[in-house]
Amino acid sequence: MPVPAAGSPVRPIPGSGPRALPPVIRGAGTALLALAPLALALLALAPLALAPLALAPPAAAQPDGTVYETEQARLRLAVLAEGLASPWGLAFLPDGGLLITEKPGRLRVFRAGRLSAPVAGLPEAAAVGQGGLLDVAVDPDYAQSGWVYLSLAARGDGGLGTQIWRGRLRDGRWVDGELLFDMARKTNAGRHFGSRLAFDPQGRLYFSIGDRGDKPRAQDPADSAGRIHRIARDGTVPPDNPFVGQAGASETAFTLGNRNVQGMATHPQTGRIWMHEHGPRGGDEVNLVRAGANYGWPEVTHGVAYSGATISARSSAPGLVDPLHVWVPSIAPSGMTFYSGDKFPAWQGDLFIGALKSRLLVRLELDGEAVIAEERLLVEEIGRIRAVETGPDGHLYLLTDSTDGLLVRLEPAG
Ligand SMILES: [Ca+2]
Repeated sequence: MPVPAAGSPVRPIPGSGPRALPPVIRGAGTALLALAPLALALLALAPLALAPLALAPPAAAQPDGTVYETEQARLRLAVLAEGLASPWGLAFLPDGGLLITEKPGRLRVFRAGRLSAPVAGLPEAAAVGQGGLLDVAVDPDYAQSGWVYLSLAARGDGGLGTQIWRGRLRDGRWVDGELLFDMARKTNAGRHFGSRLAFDPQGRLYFSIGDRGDKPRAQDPADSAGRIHRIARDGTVPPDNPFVGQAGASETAFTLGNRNVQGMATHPQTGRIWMHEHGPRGGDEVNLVRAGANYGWPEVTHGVAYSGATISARSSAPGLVDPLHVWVPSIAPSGMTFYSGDKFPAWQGDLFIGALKSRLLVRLELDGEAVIAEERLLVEEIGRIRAVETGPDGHLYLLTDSTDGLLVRLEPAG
C-alpha cells in the first residue's frame, strides 16, 4: 500500500473512517462550548432551535476530523476554541487550565472546554505592528507562588519597547503586578520585539528581544535589543550572568547577535534551552542558548535582505556561533516545544516548531545537540502556526495566528 506524503490528509482510512469533530459554537459572549453528542443529535432534529447562535462558519482550512498519516504517527485535530484575536502565547497551569494571550492585549484562561472573559487589570500592551501582548509563562513553583509572567510591547519615553512582567491571577483579575524588565531604549519601530519566555532548571527566567528592526543594535553590548536575557524571577540580575562586570554592558544579557527570537524551549532531560530565530529573507536558525555567545546577526547570516540585497557576504566567522539548523527559504518560525508526552511515543524527545509564513508544523529529530531530520506536518492545513506546547495530558497544543485564531489539540488516531 503506498505511503501518503508526510502530513497529507487521508480520506478515508480503511476501517477507521474520519469522525466528525464536535462542532464549536461561538457564544454570545466569550464562552465557547463543545457540544456533547446528545446535543448534536438534538441539533440535527431541530436546526431552527439554533437560531440565536451562529454556528462556526465552515472555514476552508478548518480541521474536520481528517486522519493525518505522518512519518511516525497518525493523528487528528480537535479544535478546542476559535475566535481568538491573534493568539500568541500559551502556558499550562497545574490544574490543567491553559493561559492564552491575544496580541491586542488580552489574557484568557481556557478550562474545562470554556474560554474565560479577558483577565482584568493587565499591564497595557501596545498593539502596534508585531507588538502587543506576546508570551505567557507559569512560575516553576506556581502552586506555592502563583506567579504568572508576561512579555509585551509597551509604549514609553521615546516610543515602544519590550517589557517583562509578573503578577498573580485572582478572581479573573491581574493583581500584585511587578515590572521585571523595561527596555531602556524605545523606538517607534513596530517590529522585532521578540519575545518568548523560558525557565532553566534553576528557575531563572530567560526572555528574548528582537533587534527592533535596527540591525547594529544586536551587536552593541550596551543595548538590550537583539539578544536573550536572563533574570531571577524577582527581576534581579544573577551574579554569574556572562556580561556582569563588563563596563557599559547590559548585565541582564545572556547572548547577543540575535535578530528576532520567537521560540524558546527547555529540554526536558538536559535542561538546556533551545531557541530559533527569524532570518531576513532566508536564514531562519535553530540554536542552543549558550552563556555569552554571539549568534552573529547581522555580521553573518544565511539570508539576504527582503529586497534581495546582500546583508553580509559571510554565513560563518570565527567567534560567532554557527546555527544547528537553517531554513532557506524562510519558514518564519514561531513557538517551540520538546515533545515529552505519552500520546505519541515515536515523537519522544523531538522538537516541534510552528511556522507562520509556511503554514505548517516542523518536527525536528535530534541526536544530542545535532538536528538529524526534519519533517513538515499539517502543511497548509490550519494556517499560520504561532505557538506550540506539550500539554500535561501528553497531547500537542497549537495556536493559529489569525484574527480568528484557533486553539487546536493534536490527538493520536490509533
Ligand atoms: Ca546566526
